[in-house]
Amino acid sequence: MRLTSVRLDEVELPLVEPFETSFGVERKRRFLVVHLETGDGLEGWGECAAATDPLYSSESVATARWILSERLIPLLFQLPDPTPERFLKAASRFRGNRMAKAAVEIALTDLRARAAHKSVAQFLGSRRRRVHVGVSVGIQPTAARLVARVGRYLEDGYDRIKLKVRPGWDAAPVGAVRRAYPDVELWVDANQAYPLRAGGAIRAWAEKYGVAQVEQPFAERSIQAHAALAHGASFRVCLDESVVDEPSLEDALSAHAVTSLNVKVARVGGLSTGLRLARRAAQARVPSWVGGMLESGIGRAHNVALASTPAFGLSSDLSASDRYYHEDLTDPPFVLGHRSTLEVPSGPGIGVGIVGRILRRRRRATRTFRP
Ligand code: OSB
Ligand code: MG
Repeated sequence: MRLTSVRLDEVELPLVEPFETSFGVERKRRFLVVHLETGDGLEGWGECAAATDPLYSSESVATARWILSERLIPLLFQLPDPTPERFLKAASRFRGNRMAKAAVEIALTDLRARAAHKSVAQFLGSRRRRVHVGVSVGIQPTAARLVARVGRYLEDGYDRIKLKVRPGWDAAPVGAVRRAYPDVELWVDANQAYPLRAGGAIRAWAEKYGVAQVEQPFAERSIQAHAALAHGASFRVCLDESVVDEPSLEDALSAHAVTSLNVKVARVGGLSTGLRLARRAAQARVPSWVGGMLESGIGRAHNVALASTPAFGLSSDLSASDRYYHEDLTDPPFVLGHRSTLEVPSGPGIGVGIVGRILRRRRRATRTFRP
């Protein structure tokens, strides 16, 4: 199978509402879309989750555009019969840049699944028709606004709520949500915002308000601090930014620093690595779930496919299209179904269509590469 063209589109989609985390506020999302075409009329779609600024990790739209245009796409054209595995192997001589690599790896997975007349989910060994999902709720101006926001998501049907927290936005808002909704499953995510000495305080409010999971309170490299927090805790300690590959997962497992694993396709450099990490964690009795990066329907379709494989046990951060965008790039939209689930698309490849009209209207730049 030979690639005849690779197109890189830079797209901007406004979010339905601002999303604030400990590292900043996002009002719109700018990201790259990868479109592959072969001589026999097959295609593959991918999305790069890197944002305008390198706040979540060191990658950004600009760094991803550079490594894709100048290194990864030329490398892709050198492969006579590109598969996700062969691409990642060839790309491994370039360090890091996992979000950019993931964008190509997922597009190749879509292409290969279509060639095999399978959905991406089937191609990955999925068994489920629906995946259990929750919603990630950004920092709000006041605790009362947060309680109201959570209430609307519960009415929509989400049965697991993840609150973004940071120093100064934790015990009070978490307590307010807990008092308003005594039974809801509550998780929190700090995106590395706490100093190492904050462990005792975090444990106190998390236990007091029955928080089921605390995600990445400390810096990426702080494995021992996460281990100390997990020791004897009533909640799971989840790692997100700290785990980017197999060695970092092994270190976290042997230190007992991880009791829940957030697997993001973008962060770990693709679906195949994500699947391996979740399987390895399951072997160590650590449950996994799929994290999101506010992806458009393209990235979300890949995430949903991954979440439907047997290695994933907890609810994923994959919400309905209308939680992110008024106008998504894909059709049909993802809608929340019974018991807080999304349906796994079963058509060929990612199983959802790309709306060319919306893609062209939202495109800010485009470049086509040929062998
Ligand atoms: O840490 O999980 C995170 C979004 C951008 C960057 C980091 C994170 C997030 C989310 C969004 O929590 C989850 C989603 O896509 O629904
Ligand atoms: Mg996170």
